[in-house]
Amino acid sequence: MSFDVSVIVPTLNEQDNIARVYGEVRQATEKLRCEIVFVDDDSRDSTRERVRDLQREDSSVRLVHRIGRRGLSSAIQEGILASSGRICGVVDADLQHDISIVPKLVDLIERGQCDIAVGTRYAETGSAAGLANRERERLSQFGTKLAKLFLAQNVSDPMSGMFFMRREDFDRVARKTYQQGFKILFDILYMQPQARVSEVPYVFRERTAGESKLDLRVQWEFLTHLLYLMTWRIVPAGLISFGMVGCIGLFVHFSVWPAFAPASARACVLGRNQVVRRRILIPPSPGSNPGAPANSQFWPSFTSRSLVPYRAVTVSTRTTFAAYSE
Ligand SMILES: Nc1nc2c(ncn2[C@@H]2O[C@H](COP(=O)(O)OP(=O)(O)O)[C@@H](O)[C@H]2O)c(=O)[nH]1
Ligand SMILES: [Mg+2]
Repeated sequence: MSFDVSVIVPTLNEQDNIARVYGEVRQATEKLRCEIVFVDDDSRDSTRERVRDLQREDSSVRLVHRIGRRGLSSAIQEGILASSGRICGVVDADLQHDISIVPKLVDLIERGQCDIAVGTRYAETGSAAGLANRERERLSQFGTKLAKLFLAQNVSDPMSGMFFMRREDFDRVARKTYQQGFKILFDILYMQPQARVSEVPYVFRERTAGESKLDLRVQWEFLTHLLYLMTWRIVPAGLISFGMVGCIGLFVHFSVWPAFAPASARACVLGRNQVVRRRILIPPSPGSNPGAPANSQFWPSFTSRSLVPYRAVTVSTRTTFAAYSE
């Protein structure tokens, strides 16, 4: 069976969203010959079992199960490469996207209005209200502004996770996308500066089940990826990350150390002097300090007499060595 449209749904621990996202995609695409490809990165919950349940009823549902792999961008990439529709696109499994706009996005491409059709939260009636909190909203806006600086097109939501495009256009950039990334649309736009983009506004919904996977690591990776692009894609993101961690370490060292150095150095010297004076230079002799606590005998008394055996060993070793070397 051939398909007009392939909808890729990346999943990572989304068991409670599978049935609903399937229902919404099916409803939105009932007039299209559409396949749904779930790409799961070895979820620890029963995500895959839920997808397999759907596969028993619907032969246009497919599952790509990746083991030992992680990364949203590479999951989407593999999903698209494994699919067969003339037009392919992505929706998140967590129902934060408004899947009812999928036919509009597909239609824009079919009519040749654009090369990439993007669902946007930041234009016209669109809204990002469903982001978890104020901090996440600010982060998203900041990331969007930063990303726009790198792009030739005027796109309001280059970090959107919902977009559709023609297969041959994707094939052209497939090898160049950043495998560790989380925002594959940004890469695609960056690689195809001449691509015509249309946007359809939608209201980003709240996540009702499961958890967001956009953590600090993902943000850090995005930052190093931008720096990689700034170096004309010469210095790898891994090396930039390594260098940045080193610089942060040096910065912390030099900003904190002067504050603690005098105090800690004095404490070390005082402590050392105490030990040397009390335990080595002036060993406690029985009866000399009747009030001393019983454990004052705990430390061995290093007098010059106690060093006699060590001296003997050193002298005999030297003599033996001299005898052999003659
Ligand atoms: N296969 C796969 N899917 C992922 C990965 N990270 C996130 N996802 C899925 O990508 C979609 C968006 O992720 P989410 O955590 O909701 O990102 P957010 O909406 O930006 O907070 C969801 O369907 C996740 O299950 C991953 O490493 N591999
Ligand atoms: Mg989400």
